[in-house]
Amino acid sequence: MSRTEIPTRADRIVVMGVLNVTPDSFSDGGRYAGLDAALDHARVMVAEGADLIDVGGESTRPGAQRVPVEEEARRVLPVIELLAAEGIKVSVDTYRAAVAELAVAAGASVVNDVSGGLGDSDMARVVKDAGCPWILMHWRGHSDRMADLAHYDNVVTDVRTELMARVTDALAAGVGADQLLLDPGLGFAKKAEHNWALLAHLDTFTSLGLPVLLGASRKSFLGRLLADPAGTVRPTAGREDATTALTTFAGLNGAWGVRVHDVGANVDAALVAAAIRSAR
Ligand code: PMM
Repeated sequence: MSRTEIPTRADRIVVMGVLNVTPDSFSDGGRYAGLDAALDHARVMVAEGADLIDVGGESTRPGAQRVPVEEEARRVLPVIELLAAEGIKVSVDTYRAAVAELAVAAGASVVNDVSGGLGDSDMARVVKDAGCPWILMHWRGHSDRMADLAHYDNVVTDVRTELMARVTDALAAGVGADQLLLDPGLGFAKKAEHNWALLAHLDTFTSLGLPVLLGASRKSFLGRLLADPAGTVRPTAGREDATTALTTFAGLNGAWGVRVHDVGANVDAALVAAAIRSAR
């Protein structure tokens, strides 16, 4: 099987635009309206500079319920097929091997696996056969129970060790090192203080020799940081500037890319970081 290379850019870090095709956009009878809206949104993100559109059909928010595999496939495949037909690069946000396999056949060129291969023992085979990049995110369990799993001796070394075990397993299954990317999994079985420690020690991950992705966009640790004086957490809509600040940080500190909702602002931040780096 031919290899798909990990996308990179000469001028800045990679920006992945989030396209969640979860029930709200596919509600009763509105499926095609939802599909059109999803495509339009993806096109806007590409026009703003997105290098990859990350299509996901199951919410991974803390406490979210899982959806059946058929439903997840039904949500993501039409979108992936149509985007790929327009020449848009797509990653599929799934931990299910069956969905990843269908998504790659439909034109996805990257598998973004929030379980780092732990969610489905067949994922390594799918990625090996596809020859495509595989984002291994740090994960300890599904969304419905991950809050209980946020306990670490030292979050930075624990996450590094657990991620390296995912890499070892992937390589043992025959996946190439040149197919792998790492992601510390901000917000996944992590409290706010864990996320900040992982960011503060980003070099622990970038020094491992594999590209590193960060997904901080709109996450609740930013809402907590930005809480008002009464302690009310800032809602998602008010977390964009903080997200963009973290993209600048990611760009300055050797990340490969960021996964974001608001592509335009984050492309600008990535360019700012790149300009500073190249002037060093
Ligand atoms: N976060 C979410 C979903 N997918 N994938 C990767 N690789 N890294 C992440 O941090 C990540 C992800 C959850 O965010 P959303 O609910 O805003 O999509």
